[in-house]
Amino acid sequence: MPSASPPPPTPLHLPGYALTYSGKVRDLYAPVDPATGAARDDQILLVASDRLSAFDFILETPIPDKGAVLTQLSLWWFEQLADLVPNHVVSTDVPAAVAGRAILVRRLEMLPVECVARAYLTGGGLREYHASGAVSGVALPEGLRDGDRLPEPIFTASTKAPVGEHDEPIPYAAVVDSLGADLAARARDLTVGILKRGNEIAADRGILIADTKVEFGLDGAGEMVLADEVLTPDSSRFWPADQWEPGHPQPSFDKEYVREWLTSPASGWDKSSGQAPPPLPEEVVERTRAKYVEAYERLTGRTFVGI
Ligand code: PZK
Repeated sequence: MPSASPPPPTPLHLPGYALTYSGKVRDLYAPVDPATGAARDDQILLVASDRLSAFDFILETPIPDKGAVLTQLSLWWFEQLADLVPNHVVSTDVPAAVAGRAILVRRLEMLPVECVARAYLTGGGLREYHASGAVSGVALPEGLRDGDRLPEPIFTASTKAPVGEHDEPIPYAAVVDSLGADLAARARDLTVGILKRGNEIAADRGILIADTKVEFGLDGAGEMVLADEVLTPDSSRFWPADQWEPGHPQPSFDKEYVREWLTSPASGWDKSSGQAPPPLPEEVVERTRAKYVEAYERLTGRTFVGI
């Protein structure tokens, strides 16, 4: 079966909003003040698209409802975390064209570091561990394997790399140099606290959250505020708990079917060719959409209702 129609033109033209930044899968707009016609500098409209990245490519085939599912999941997590950390959410009253997949947020002074917490060892953390026995300067016990649970969740910061480049891990001392001791400790403790709370909640619902990346900003009063998206499959590694088996790479909760198909002979694609991946078959799109909805419904206990 050929793939679905190509994605809608992206980013969208939204009357009353000025596009500020277009990321891989999300776009930022500034609301325009109708009285003056000027872009507001105190708020941002964060719009999640249905785009999916795999093997460092943005696929040409969108996953229907992905942006809405991830937006609704973030909003739910912000509520679950509200006693730990304030968040940037202002309103979900957004233009009809992006209903359900956009959030109006407070514009913050963003911290210039990527804050990552890891509860399980895999990916870039595992590579660092193999090379040095440590991850971002945090020494770990010997003999850990891909997918092993860490004795305690750890904070592993990275630089914020320009678009197209990969973030570089930095030791905690570099975070202190960049932010000062107080903000660094607050960012570290909040990041680890968010992952711990996330795993406490997800554990009952069959999902392990191996690691997560969060973004913080400072508000006008200098308070640290949780921004961006939180504990979604795009910002975190979700693993099906019943398939967890350390010693090899774990299947991804959401991208398993996409990766499996793209690396199978059926796709005719070679991931080391440098060529863009082909469009996804309808069945892979539908199964992947179902995984995003399943993650949302399992975690929140709510039924996903699309717009
Ligand atoms: C902000 N990003 C990353 C996210 C993209 C890019 N509340 C805020 N205040 C100021 N800046 C940001 C935020 C947030 N969130 C976030 N870049 C700036 C980003 C989503 C889509 F294209």
